[in-house]
Amino acid sequence: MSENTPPLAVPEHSVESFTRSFLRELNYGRGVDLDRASANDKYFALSRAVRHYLTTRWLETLRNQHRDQAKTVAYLSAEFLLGPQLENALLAADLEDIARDALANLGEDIEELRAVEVEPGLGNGGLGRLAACFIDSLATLNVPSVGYGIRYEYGIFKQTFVDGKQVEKPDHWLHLGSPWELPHPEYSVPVWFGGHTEEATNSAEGARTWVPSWHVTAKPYNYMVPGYRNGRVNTLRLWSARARHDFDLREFNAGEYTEAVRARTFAENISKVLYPEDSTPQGKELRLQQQYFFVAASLRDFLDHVLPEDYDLHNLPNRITWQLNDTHPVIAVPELMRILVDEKGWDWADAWAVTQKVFAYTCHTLLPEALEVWPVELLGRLLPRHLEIIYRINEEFLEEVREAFPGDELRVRRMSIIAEEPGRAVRMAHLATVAGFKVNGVAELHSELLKDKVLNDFAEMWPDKFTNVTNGVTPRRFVRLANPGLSELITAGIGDGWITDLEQLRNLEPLADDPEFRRAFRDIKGANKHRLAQVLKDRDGIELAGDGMVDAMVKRLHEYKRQSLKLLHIVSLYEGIKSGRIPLESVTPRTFVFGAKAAPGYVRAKETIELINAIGRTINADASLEGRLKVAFPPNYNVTLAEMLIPAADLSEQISLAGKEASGTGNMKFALNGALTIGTDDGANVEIRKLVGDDHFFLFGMSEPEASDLQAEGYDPGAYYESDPQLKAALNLIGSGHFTGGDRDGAAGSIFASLTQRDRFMALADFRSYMDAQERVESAYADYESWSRSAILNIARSGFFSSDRSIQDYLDRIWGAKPIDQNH
Ligand code: GLS
Repeated sequence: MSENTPPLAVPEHSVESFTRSFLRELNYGRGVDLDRASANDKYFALSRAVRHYLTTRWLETLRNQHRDQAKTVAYLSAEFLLGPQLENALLAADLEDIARDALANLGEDIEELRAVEVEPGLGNGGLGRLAACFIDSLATLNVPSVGYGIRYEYGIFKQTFVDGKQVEKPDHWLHLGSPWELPHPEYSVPVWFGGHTEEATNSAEGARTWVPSWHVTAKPYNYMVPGYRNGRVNTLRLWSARARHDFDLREFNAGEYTEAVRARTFAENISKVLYPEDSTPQGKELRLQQQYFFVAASLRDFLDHVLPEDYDLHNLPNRITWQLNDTHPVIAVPELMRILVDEKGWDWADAWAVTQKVFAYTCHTLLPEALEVWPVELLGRLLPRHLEIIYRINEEFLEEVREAFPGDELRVRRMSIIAEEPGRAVRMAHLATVAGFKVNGVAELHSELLKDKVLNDFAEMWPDKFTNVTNGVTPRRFVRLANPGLSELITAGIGDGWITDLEQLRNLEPLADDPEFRRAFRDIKGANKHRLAQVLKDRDGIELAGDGMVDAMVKRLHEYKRQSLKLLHIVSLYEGIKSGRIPLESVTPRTFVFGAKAAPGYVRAKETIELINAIGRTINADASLEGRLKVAFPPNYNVTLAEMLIPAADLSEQISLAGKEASGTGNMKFALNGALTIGTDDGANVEIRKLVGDDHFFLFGMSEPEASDLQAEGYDPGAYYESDPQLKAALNLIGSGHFTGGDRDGAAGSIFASLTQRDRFMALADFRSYMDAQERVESAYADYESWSRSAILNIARSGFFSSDRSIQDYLDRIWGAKPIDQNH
């Protein structure tokens, strides 16, 4: 577009204008009139009408980006768990009221149309959702940036329960199409795989020529990422894999129908499904293909399409930071080296100097088994040139180590990018740490443990490379949209500046002492519970325990997160009531709400789901507990459900073994919605507790040093089992098959055995302290007036956990990019 092209005008913000856009989209975009339109037609027309308002801003942003060539942040992530798009777009474009009124005038209910949307579940859990919060904040903070990832055809599986067992169904989120994406096949790029390497055709030091053997085409789909009413709309570019020649007419004509589309099927598999794993890598060839696929396409896209043609790549560090979201995109490092040395003809040393200045790495785990490694054999077969490059990076790096620590061969072996045992493999976290100019953890404790334990050798060598950026969540989605009642109350109390400056929530502190404000807060919480009760009833036929406490544990199912400890609490309470030890009247009416998906291959996690459902069935069917205890486990926990559930919660369960949860972000969402946390000193819980204060947080369990000391001494769960009669009774009840129709062998038996014999995450050691903390919860809740005061203080003091603050920290500590006001 020429510099002089007049910018498209933003459509007028009025009901009339919006109505026109909507009807035009319905007629011309969908080819139907209102009388004949399906709900999906109307949802599409509505979304497209909203899109009009953002498109002008998007084009402006792109034009400015092209003109300014300002430093850009490229967030490379295998997952973006976006959640519903329509509500966010309406909010960003300031169209909520206008669209509602426009539709109402046409006799349509906007809520019904919103319900048609299938959320793009392109992520597993916290890591993917964090990426979505970050691109929202990048746009809201006016940072020139682009997100790069994969347009999975099937997102995170749809969870159903059959006889209480998890059964996975494919999540075909695109089956009715998506109004939010814009495909750009003309910007497709080829991505090559396999083959061998040969002597270089150029004379650069270190160069070789890669002769790959097959390739796929990466086709980009663009999505708008609107900032909050600031005129900026950034881009998320997701890649879809296609075959170059997707159809062989000769084979088809010869009647070989399957053969005719073989290449297509093979290629398209690459972006077919999201790996349903979280925190543990699955050594699958297809997964490595996915990683290289999106990273190679993204680098190519930026270098060839975003940068001007004559750009001097020596300036790259002033122009971009590639932020590596965990190790999934780390293959970008040898890819950039390959481009610079083999394709551009730079000497190795020059290329390495630039490469080391453009990548930064975020680590999201503490579990050693979760650090990705790729067998050398596999990587060499799929990407032979990249393996050679990794070897050379490693060789030079190990020389550096030997110079810094002469004679310490053990250290050399520990630090090597190539692991020798059990088989030769590339340690992607080491590669990322060597190549990245910064490495960050995602909460204070996590970053400390990275330095002291997981990446300790590296921190000793390069202490300045390591930093912390505590995670955050976007207040737009997780307060303003998810909890409209609370948002109005806050805004009435302190104005609406908090939406983009969450620290302003501090101004709510005095209102915690205002009985009127507390009453209003309680009314809102009550209404949110009511809304949740209604949704769970309609969706799943689940009933809550009256208007009692909502006690929520929602997160992926993992042993380290200890859903089993939560079960021990529930069973102990149940057993106490049934045996007469605990008088029924003394028990606070509570609904225990679970939400959790288990990776399909993770047997113990699936057994835990089965057990939660079995215990729930027993308790919910027990007439004597009616109105006292309920267990609600709605299937298919996702962003949509989170937005409904979190605002209704009183108590947030964050009970991982200390030193295992890198950060957590659900914990932040709950605190910001006025739930109190019961939690261990783990991940970002530590920071939440410090900020909200010990009086408004229920701390329990071993600290990280205590837990690792106990592990080192030799942990014996049997000793806890034998010495605590209540624990023993609860475990025995599970083991006896009481909840599983007498079956002692299936899930119940397996979990009983695993907890009493191994208990890898020391649930039994923390049981007593957890039960005590739950008693403190009960007595605190009995004084609901004072509980609401604590809840309001939780909100007021959690402003730190905005992803806007996280992004500001990334800017200050890592990226050095500058926000650019769109309206300048
Ligand atoms: C995770 C961690 O397990 C979470 O603690 C963390 O909050 C999240 C985002 O940093 O990253 N790592 C991972 O593989 N999945 C996660 O959710």
